[in-house]
Amino acid sequence: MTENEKRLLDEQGYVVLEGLIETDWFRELRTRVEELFEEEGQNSGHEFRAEPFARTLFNLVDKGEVFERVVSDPRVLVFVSHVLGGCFKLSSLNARSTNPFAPVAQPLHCDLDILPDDQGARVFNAIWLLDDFTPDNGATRMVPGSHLWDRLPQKCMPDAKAPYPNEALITAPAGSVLVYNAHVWHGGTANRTARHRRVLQAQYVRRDLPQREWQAMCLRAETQQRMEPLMRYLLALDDPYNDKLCAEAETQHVH
Ligand SMILES: O=C(O)CCC(=O)C(=O)O
Repeated sequence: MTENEKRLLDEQGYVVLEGLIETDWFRELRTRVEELFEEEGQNSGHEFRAEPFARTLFNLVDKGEVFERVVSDPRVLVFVSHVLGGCFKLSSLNARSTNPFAPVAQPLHCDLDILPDDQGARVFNAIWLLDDFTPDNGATRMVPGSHLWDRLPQKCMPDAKAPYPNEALITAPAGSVLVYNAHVWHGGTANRTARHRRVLQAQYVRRDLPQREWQAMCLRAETQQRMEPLMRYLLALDDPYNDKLCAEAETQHVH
């Protein structure tokens, strides 16, 4: 991480890392994502929540070895640890593909609808661009500096789908990764083109929070068996405290 990237992450809350995904890997990711949309069809996204104007896929760590490199890429983890501190874990890995001509923007939100606490930030996200982000295809918008406001957009905007003064639309080439403190107000926008706009979203949380996807429960035994110790730690596969947090969250329907 350069000094400038560190400053941007601290001050505006996000940084775009262009050209992070190498060509062959990029092709593999895109191919696997499209295969999964094809295989899962109408059922895609059933594990969590379906969205009206987007296709979604969840539990991707279990759906292809090609995704393991995504969640454990050290070039991204260094940004995660800058924001969350050294003690974090993967929360979820999903795909989101805004439909052609999706008419409305997502509401501005902070991930998990939570604010930082007295120990600082609690959630981080990395959006992996599988298509170019252009001004009209549903690129993500971010409100620079909003991670410092200690407020949730839905609590102070009459309509969180509306434009916000000085919001920034992120435009960048496919193969880039948008890393951000997920307390920044952000959201996908309307897609005015005839093509899907596809991303992967790798969410990380501090280790005192439950995972959005309880990896120890979501991953099949055969997937878990091939995981090396570092990956097991990142996914919190052998962490009774995580199991307790996730079990409690499930009973309270936190996510
Ligand atoms: O797809 C995007 O551009 C952002 C999506 C997002 O923020 C979300 O689904 O929580």
